[in-house]
Amino acid sequence: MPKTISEKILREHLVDGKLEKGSEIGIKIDQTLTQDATGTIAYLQFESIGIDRVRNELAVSYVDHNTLQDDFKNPDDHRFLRSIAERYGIYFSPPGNGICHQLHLERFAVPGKTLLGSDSHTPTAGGIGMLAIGAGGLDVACAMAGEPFYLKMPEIVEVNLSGNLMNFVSAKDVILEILRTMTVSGGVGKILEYSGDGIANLDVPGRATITNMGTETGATTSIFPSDEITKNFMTMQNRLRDWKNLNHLALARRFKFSAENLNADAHAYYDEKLAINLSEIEPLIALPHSPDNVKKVRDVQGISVEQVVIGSCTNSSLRDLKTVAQLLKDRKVSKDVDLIIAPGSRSVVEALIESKEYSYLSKAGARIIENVCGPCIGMGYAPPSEGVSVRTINRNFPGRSGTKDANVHISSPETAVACAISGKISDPRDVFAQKILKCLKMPKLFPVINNFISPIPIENAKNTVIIRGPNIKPLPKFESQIGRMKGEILIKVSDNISTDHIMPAGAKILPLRSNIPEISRYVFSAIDAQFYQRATEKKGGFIVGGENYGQGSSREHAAIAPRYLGVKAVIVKSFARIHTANLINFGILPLMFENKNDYDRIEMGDILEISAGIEELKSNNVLMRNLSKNFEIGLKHNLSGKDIEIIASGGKLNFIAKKLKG
Ligand code: MIC
Ligand code: SF4
Repeated sequence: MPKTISEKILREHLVDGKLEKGSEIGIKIDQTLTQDATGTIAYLQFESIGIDRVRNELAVSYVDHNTLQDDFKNPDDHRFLRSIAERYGIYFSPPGNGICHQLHLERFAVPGKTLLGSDSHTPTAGGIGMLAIGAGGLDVACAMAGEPFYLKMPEIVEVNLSGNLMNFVSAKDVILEILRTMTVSGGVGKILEYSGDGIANLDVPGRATITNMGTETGATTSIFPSDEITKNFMTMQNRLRDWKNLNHLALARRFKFSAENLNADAHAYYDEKLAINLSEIEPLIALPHSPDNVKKVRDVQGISVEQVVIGSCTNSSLRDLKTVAQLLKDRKVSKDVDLIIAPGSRSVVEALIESKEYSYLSKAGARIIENVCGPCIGMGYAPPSEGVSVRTINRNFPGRSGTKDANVHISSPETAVACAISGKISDPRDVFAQKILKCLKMPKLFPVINNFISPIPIENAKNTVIIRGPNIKPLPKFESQIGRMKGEILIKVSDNISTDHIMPAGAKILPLRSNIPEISRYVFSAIDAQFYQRATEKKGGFIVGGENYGQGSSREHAAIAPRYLGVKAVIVKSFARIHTANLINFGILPLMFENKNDYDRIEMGDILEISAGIEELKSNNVLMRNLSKNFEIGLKHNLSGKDIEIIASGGKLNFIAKKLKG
């Protein structure tokens, strides 16, 4: 049977189940990555599993999110992460080295291998043909312990690209076009696999921009073939050996393709097909407050802009910043605009210095900041009140920038520079009419300036003392909640609620990621200031939501903190993938209305009784009585037998502890 790229990699890594659409599969994870905002809890969980060293091929711990150090909390977490990495055989990337996904692509990603990361944009590595999936920290901790990662076999969508991009149109516009058609929930349960003649016109950083932001469609992951263009990228990174890696050769032998290229077979079966002609794409922009609110730049031009941010794991590569530098050369940023640039890695900065392009940025008036997530996650650089900010980031959910009433737009680097120069939303084709951008001069060899700290031998590592500052609090212990569950609806929310709504980030809240009791005070704080008080007074209860509940980030705090406040079940029309897994991992029941219209029959404050004992869950026959309004409705779930056992144990850590005890 001819196979897709995803099927080839999945088959090679399959340890449990059958590759049949919708059925549960367990896959071996070769590499893992964590970042500091999800990492502290992930490593506390890893520690509690009680093994001596990580068991997967390669584990990397990055510090890139919580990098403002206005008191002890973030530096304490960094120190903890460094010592944990040394103790357990993990590569450590200190703050300032770069953004996790950009660095992973540059230094570690390998075509044909699997990567699990505690960050939703882990699929960035799909740009070089790696099967890279975002997950909650606990799932990554388990993968580091050598456990398989379980998921429902996704549908595979072929995204066929033809044609070539026009001048001033780039990969970001391609993924914005895909988001326009697919929306923020169109990719749930799917892998987006790219093919077609058009891919030859996209370099690896461009492909990685597309796979990075495939996450915004809700997709499990996105992947490009590994080809000559991948080879050139790996050669530039001085990692040709990784392009021809052993695993890849094994794959090649098994599936009879040339050892170097990783492609789908001719006539491979896809569950769905989407065709995009690159030549027809124009500069696009996502308007506030959703990445799928996409319009042509020309249709919204003229709006005054006060801030432009270029960076984030989506657009901070050397290709992107060289483009920006070339466009800013001999020009000045508008006096009304604050232009902030966060490069993706120290090597990107070094390459810009070597080519002298760094000074084009600086002379034009850009504020070049550290190589971190920074503004993307509201870690500083908030826009002014009601300010219009054009950013090359991937998410523009309300409040994420740090300013509640800001209007954040998402665009390509080309459009962002056009806005920075003109002070208004502008089409780059108008601002740079005469300029031709096609041939950027890339270095033959990328200057590799990394400060990674490599693992040390286990005998020495065993003596490492793990340093815990007062910000690192022990993990709370949770018990099973299933059975007859009674409580009040603590909040009722609408469609597309993101984890940024449930558990906001930003400079004030992110440093509390290692302190569950403290961070729990902020659950839903951006949309309902009373939630914490209500949940505490009522001793927990239920959350009701609409479609695509929990989209966005992988932060498991959006599950742990509600669980800490006593939330027993979340009842919605539909869920996003990573958040569902996180709810299960922390023993909260993810339930759905059997009849979506029932959403309208219940309100905040209603008292519910849900009969969800093990038998009801196994037979998927869960009844909900609304005691306030006196009616009964049916609920359903998508849980596997194993998920039910995890929830019945009070969460995955209890489940694993039980399993280890035998
Ligand atoms: C994000 O972009 O929202 C984050 C911050 O990178 C998150 C992870 C987190 O909340 O720590 C993500 O995308 O998973
Ligand atoms: Fe960092 Fe932003 Fe990328 Fe999340 S989306 S990893 S916050 S740069």
